[in-house]
Amino acid sequence: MLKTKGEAPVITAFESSPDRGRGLARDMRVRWALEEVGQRYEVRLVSFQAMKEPAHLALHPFGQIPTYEEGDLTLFESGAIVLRIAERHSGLLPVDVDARARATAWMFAALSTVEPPIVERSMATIVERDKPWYAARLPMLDERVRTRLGELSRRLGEADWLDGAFSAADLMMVTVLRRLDGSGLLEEHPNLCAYIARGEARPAYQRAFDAQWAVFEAASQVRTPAAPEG
Ligand code: GTB
Repeated sequence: MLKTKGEAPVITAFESSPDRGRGLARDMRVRWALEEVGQRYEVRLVSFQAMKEPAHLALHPFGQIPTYEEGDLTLFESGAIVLRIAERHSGLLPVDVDARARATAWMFAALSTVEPPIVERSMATIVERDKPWYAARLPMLDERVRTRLGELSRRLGEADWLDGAFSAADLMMVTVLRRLDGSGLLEEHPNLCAYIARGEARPAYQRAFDAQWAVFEAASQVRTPAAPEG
C-alpha cells in the first residue's frame, strides 16, 4: 500500500476530470480544507481504469476519488477526510463543543440532505438527457432541489455563514451547491449565490481551485500539443 511521502498527506484526484477544470469533483473540498489549515499536500492523479484496480481499491472500496493517506491512516469519503483535517488543525471547527457539534451537523446536512437531490439531478442531465422520460423527469428533480434550496436559503437568511464563523460546514455546503452551477436554480436565491461567492472568494478556495485547474490544463496540453514553431 502506498504511504504518505514525508510529512505531507497524499490525496487522489481525477487524472482527467469530466468537469473540465470547474472544480466540481470531490477532491476540491479536500484540497480546500487542506489549504484553509495551511497543510501542504501531495496529489496522486488516477485514471478511471486505475481507480478500479487492486492498488486503488485497497484505498477506496468503491474505486473512487478522493482518498487521503496520512502516515498509516488511509481514508475515503470526502466528509470523513475533511472532518479529519478539521479535527487535526485549528481553523475549520469551533473550539466550543456545542458549536462544534452544530458545525458537524451542518456537514452531515450538506452531504446527506442537500447533496443527494443535487447529484441525482446532475447525473440525470448527463446520462438521461436522450432518454424518452427525461423531459418529464427533470422538472421533478428540479423541484426536489428547489425544496432544499428554499429551506437552506430561509435558514441562512442574511448571515454570512451557516452557524457563526466560517467552518468546515460552509466549506462542505459551498462545494455541494457549486454543482448546481449552470442549472439556473441557485439564481432563485440571491442569498445562496452570495454565500457561494463568499466561499469562492476565500484565498484558500482560490489556491485549491487553481491547483485542480492546473491538472486540467496540463492534461489539455497533452491532448492537444502546441503546433510546432517555425
Ligand atoms: N461519497 C463519496 C465522497 O464524498 O467522497 C463519493 C465519491 C465520488 O463520487 N467520487 C467520484 C468518483 O470517483 C468523483 S467526484 N467517480 C468515479 C466512479 O465512481 O467510478 C463526483 C463528480 C464527478 C464528476 C463531476 N463533474 O464532472 O462535474 C462532478 C462530481
